[in-house]
Amino acid sequence: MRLGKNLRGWFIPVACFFLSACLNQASNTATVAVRETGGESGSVASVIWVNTLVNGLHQPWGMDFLPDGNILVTEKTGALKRITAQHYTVQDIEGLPGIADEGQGGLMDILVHPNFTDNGLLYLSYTVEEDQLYTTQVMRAKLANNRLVDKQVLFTAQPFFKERRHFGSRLLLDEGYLYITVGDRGNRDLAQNLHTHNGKVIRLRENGKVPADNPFADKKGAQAEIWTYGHRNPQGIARNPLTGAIWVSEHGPQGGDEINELHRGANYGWPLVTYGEEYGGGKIGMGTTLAGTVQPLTYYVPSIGTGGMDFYIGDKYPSWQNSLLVSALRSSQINRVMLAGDGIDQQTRLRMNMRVRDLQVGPDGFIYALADDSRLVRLETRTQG
Ligand SMILES: [Ca+2]
Repeated sequence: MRLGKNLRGWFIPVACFFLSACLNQASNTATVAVRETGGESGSVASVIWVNTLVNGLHQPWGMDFLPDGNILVTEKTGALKRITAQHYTVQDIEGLPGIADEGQGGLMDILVHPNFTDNGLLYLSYTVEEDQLYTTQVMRAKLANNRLVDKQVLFTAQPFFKERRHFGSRLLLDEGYLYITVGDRGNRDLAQNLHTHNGKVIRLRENGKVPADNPFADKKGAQAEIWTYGHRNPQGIARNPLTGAIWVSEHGPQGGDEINELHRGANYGWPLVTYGEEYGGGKIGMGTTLAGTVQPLTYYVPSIGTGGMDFYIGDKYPSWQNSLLVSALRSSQINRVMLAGDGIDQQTRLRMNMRVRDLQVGPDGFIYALADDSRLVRLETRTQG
């Protein structure tokens, strides 16, 4: 059909409107190819398929999997969603605590207890406000019919601040201990101050009690919950399945994002030592090394904007066995760090073209990721027929 100029002027926008509606509907199953590059001398050049499972989430921040395969997703804006494993329908979970969606704060991480089938327990981290001052809080609750019940606040980082950034908030349960990352809240010197929880990784028993063997449990004036200190804003935490060590990813200032391995009572240096600098330039602290502080396993200059991370030891992506995957918000990538012994080897970059806030290996062995632009995606491979 030939279209006159005027008609064509109408036809194209209308057709595009319907087409985009179709695309939006179909995008629940839209899969696009992205490229992985890097490695030693650029030796890696593979393709991964990014399958969008859910669209329309509001600033998704954290996720975890229920034993039945359903996925719980937090939205920073203060909602908790259940996404069904069968059809990826999104359900609301009720009964959340009061949450301050302010600055970088809001509803943040979620963690499903490994014995959820028996105890129904989960953990949430979020920002709370009192008199326009803010801090990070962690709650344990039971999930019953899409409602939180038996809610119990386990931890409230001290003190509260007016600043609304660097809340940390990633959660990990390992061997009965609950680890909580807390950022420096924009008050960098507090990362070295054991009187506060800021710039620390916290270690509690899974019921919230302080373990007697925490490094500063008996130190006068120190917060007994502290496990490690000298962190800026740790936004990822995971257990290395090859060694049992706990690793964190940490936002640097301008440059100087870090991956660190946690050791009991250790000082990770911020803000005394860093590979970064002030925004706009300018030296921070006294350089990059200092006796008594632990060096990062790796660091990034310029910053990649480290977010959530997880280890991969499965077989769904054969060339990815024994890797650490770190979301890189700033560069809209996932960085893959190849593990070697108890440390790291070379790295690659997966060009996601979306800001991945969190990623996690699902019970099916596939990697799931949350994108700031509202999506839950699954990384897949395609074998040629
Ligand atoms: Ca450091």
